[in-house]
Amino acid sequence: MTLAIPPREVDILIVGAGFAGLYMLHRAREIGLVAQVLEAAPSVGGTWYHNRYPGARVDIQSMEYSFSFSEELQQEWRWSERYAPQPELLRYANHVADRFGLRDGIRLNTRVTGAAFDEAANRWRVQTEAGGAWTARFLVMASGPLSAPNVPDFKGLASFAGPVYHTAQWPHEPVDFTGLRVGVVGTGSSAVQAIPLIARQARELAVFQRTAAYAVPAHNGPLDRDFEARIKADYAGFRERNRRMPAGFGSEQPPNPNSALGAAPAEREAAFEARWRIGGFSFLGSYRDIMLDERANALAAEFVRGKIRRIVRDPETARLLSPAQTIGCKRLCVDSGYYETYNRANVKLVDVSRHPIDAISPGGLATGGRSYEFDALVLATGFDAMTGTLMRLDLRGRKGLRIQDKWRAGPRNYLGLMIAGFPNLFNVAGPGSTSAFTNVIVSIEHHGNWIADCIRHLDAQGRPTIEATETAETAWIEHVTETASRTVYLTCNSWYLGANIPGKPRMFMPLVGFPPYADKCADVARNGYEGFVLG
Ligand code: N01
Repeated sequence: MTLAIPPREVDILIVGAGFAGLYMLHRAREIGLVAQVLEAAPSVGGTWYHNRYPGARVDIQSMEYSFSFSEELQQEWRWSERYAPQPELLRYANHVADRFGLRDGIRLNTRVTGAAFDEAANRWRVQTEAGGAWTARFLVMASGPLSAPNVPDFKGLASFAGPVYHTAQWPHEPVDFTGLRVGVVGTGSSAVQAIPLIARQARELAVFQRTAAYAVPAHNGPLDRDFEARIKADYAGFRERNRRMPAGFGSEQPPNPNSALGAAPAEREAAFEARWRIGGFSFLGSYRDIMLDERANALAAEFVRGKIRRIVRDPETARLLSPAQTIGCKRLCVDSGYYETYNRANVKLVDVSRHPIDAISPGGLATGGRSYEFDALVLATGFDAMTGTLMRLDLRGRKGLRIQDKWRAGPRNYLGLMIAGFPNLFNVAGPGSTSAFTNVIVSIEHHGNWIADCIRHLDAQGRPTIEATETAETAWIEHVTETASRTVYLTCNSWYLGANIPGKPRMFMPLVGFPPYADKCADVARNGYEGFVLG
């Protein structure tokens, strides 16, 4: 006879031990909760554990892409480069876990498969793949907006004779492409970082491009120690200035308050050039209306296309690499030698925009009536973003309501934080919040603090549950879409809209503008959690 193991009880169960899970655990303990993190991977680090393809690094400056909650931490940690590489970010996540004594609250190699809300007990019952069971009053999904890899349903993919790598599931042992013919599918941020390095190793590299990407230079290099000293002299002030920026970072290069449309051509060229030299996302702030007005956007886009024409020697390749969509509508890529890579004799670009990839064969792939042979295949095909992780779970709210039914027409929630019908469940940096449009660590800290304050409020009031109302949810989703409609974000197909996944409902998922969002969340809390029902 086997005895059923009783579920383990905690106050708060947190799914994921990336930056969001680590911070939530820290905050939960600070407010006196018994907290448990369950993490599928054998390590903390989340994104920075899995995305270890060649060239993987953050594209927001490391001095900004880091926790602000501990002055000691931000003073003692020293980044090596302007944009930290993946191994260093993973070391940082591990350091945070050790520094704040978090490891004993994290169970690794433990994949959550589902959770159901028990209405009689007001508790979440959580199951893991290995058959473990937990109950918790609060459930926090800290599983990341970009963590469910998208593997396109290419016919014959399984028949490919060589290794197939996905950028978001990269092996943990070194991958050596020396002497090999390599095919890369995709030209988003991951591909833009990986392609220059793969090209240096591979004998031949074929890049299969469906949509050309805009990339601006990172100008990465060793971290400027004077800059570091200046920031560390008033790190709190720097963080505060960043939190007042639309994307929670970039206060050193705030957007130019003028319109691109009002500038004389020579002045405009100089302004774009100055931002190009700074590098990174600051380019989109060359003028205040680049992300608001398609005519202003077209001027910035043409500037980048001009750069591509000057960098790439073969005119036909330059033409194919030149994006037609509005710049910044799909997430801008930040590169180190991406366009230059196409000047190499061993690299060719294959346009699959008009002829999709028909089939993968044991020796390569076929598209547009031609076949291409290679020994290794890299899928840089991105993620089922923002909703993928929750939609792959057996997650059930009141009366057994399945998340797949609740979100059939797209992700509905209030403040991006809570879902009607799913009491006491919080989603960190998910759809309906500014997550993907910010330095995500700013969003993670904001959500962690809001959730901790909310739980403290419930306890102070003796209320067991909190749940978003459907009315608040409907108004919020309209607000997210309406905010996006005042920008250029609805002018292209992007993962923000779910457009990269066949059959996924089209709904604009992230919210534009961190400061008004943070103000709104604070107002809601101050006004007794309006838009929520407290049980
Ligand atoms: O994924 P993506 P990613 N046939 O979705 C193509 C963050 N990130 O992993 O554009 C052919 O951007 C697809 O084509 P299309 C960042 O937020 C950050 O690169 O859909 N091609 C596209 O070219 C980023 O935005 C960092 O037409 C297919 C590519 O695959 C997000 O993660 C680094 C295809 C996917 O690009 C995702 O980036 C990396 C098909 N069937 C990522 N399906 C940094 O911080 C897809 N594609 C630096």
